[in-house]
Amino acid sequence: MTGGLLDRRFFLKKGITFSVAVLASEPLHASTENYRQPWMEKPGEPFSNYGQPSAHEKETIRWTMGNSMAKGNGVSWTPLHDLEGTITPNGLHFERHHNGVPQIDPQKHQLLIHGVVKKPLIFDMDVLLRYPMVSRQCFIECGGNSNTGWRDEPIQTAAGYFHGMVSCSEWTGIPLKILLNKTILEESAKWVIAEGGDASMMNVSIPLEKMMDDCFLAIYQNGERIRPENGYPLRLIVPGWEGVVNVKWLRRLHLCNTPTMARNETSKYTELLPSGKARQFTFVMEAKSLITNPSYGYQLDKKGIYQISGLAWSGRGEIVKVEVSADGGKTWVEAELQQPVLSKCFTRFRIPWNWNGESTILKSRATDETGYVQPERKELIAERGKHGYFHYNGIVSWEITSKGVVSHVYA
Ligand SMILES: Nc1nc2c(c(=O)[nH]1)N[C@H]1C(S)=C(S)[C@@H](COP(=O)(O)O)O[C@H]1N2
Ligand SMILES: [Mo]
Repeated sequence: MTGGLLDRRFFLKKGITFSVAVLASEPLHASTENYRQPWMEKPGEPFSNYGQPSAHEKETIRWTMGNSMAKGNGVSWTPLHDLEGTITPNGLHFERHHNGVPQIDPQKHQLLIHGVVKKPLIFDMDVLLRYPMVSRQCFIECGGNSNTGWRDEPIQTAAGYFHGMVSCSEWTGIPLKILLNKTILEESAKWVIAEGGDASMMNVSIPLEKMMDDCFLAIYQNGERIRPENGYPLRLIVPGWEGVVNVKWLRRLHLCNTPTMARNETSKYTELLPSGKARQFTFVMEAKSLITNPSYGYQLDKKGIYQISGLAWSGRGEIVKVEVSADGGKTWVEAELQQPVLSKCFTRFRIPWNWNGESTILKSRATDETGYVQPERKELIAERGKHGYFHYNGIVSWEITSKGVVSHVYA
């Protein structure tokens, strides 16, 4: 009736043991023969100054895609299909640069806050490091993430190379409100133009209200200083809003009474609608989810029980529900949400599934705390037309063939 989806607490239920549950891949029978391994016969490797992943995990990398016309302009994707949990390792955080990664000397980096303020101020890193800090886990997602979903044919590539322009970290830094208040804002201040210290000097306009609400200046990423590619030594974090406003290498905040109409809020990161009008300042990233395991490129070996696992997130707050369908959307079952569920943060969902060996389609659908439900692809296209490039959040469908091959379909 449910395409083989089982109660989300199936594995945890009292009385059900793994000897009863037939997992699609069962453990080997006990044997003493392989008990001693070659690496147990001699001392291991020495200590290291900075740990690296196992040599056996060499395939877990970002895929990079540059632009042959402009070397520093391009992206690299997080391999979401290879990861578990909710935190993206620093070396795998996706990248989107408009003109390369500046090699900034933190001793020379400064932040200027000026414009319609009574007291313009310059902060250097030593001063900033003495300010009170907060930590917050949140995702950053490029407005262009998943944009191949707008194409007429479903792209056949790993989940991370389709949806991996989103990552989630614990960022630590200074609430912006503290620094803005120090400059004593004028009444007329309504917008903040944030500018990066890279060669593209990328700038964007952000409403002051949001800046005073939950924005902060990050200095640390998952406990260590931010990586150069993610904004070292100082980055603006705008929780839940599209990637482009999370200005990296932040060097200037200009208080204004209007937005500046920069390139990235006029010719880019706007969306042409069927009516001929374009959406502009579409900051919030709407709720989205996808199954990461199994996903494109996975091979199911035989029928039996699998644990479906995936990610959901919303720029409007917490994810309250993720439903999974194993029959192409006819029936839906609620997945288990890994706790704690945090606002504007990755939420991991999981659900056990008994695959009967027949071809079928898996989907996931997220609902956030505002009641917003992730749309089917055709609903999204009906609303936004086919000229979209940004903000694609349609439901993702993975087809499983009777041979266990997983591919991407529109269904
Ligand atoms: N200074 C500066 N900030 C920037 C960018 C940039 O090129 N320069 N790219 C923006 C875009 S479009 C995105 S999606 C995010 C990407 O952040 P990440 O590279 O840390 O993943 O940074 C934003 N901030
Ligand atoms: Mo972006």
